[in-house]
Amino acid sequence: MAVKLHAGTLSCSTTLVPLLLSAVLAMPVSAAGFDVHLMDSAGDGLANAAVVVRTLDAEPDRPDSPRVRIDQIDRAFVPAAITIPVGTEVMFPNKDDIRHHVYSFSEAKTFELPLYTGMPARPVHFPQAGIVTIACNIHDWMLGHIYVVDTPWHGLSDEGGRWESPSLPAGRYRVEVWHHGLSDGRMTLHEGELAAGERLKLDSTLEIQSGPSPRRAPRPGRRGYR
Ligand SMILES: [Cu+2]
Repeated sequence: MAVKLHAGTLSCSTTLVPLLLSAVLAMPVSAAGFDVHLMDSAGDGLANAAVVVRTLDAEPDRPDSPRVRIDQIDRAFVPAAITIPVGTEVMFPNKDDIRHHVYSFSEAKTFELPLYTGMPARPVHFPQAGIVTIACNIHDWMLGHIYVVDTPWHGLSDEGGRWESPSLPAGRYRVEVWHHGLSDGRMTLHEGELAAGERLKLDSTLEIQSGPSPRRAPRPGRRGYR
């Protein structure tokens, strides 16, 4: 936060300036940002949609590129969706006692981890922004979505369709939603100025073409694959 003191407006003794300054710095600062609420066309909260906030003023600092993991547990990807910054490495540990064959044919990242158990030898690097759909060659119902974003401010909507941005500096922003079920994969929720201390509520209803969550594994015994 920038604290500006204009010397010309201070008519008091200069000995008071340090006191005034500490008083200004101690004032609570309300956190500017966005409170997003997403619903599907049935009016239910839309979970696992990626909310992506970009600054329109200047290049932000490059986001950190942590190493994260997506497990395979009970023949499902856990978690089934994540947002990660460009450059992140993802490990895909197989926690099941059967083999999986994880792959993606998505434009933002094509890769394949042929049949394996346990921990793959190396992580998968995601150097390009976009939506990456992951699947298993053996278990058709296993689907996951990795939203690779090129901004430090991003996250997934919760079960109720809500996401709160971290505290942002005043400025101009574009807020986008990315979801594999949107016709173009993404849409703009909002574009404009955010004032210092302003919390902007963004409510939106989205037309999702496919189910918002990956299909679940069928009950044991229903399928031949193990
Ligand atoms: Cu599998």
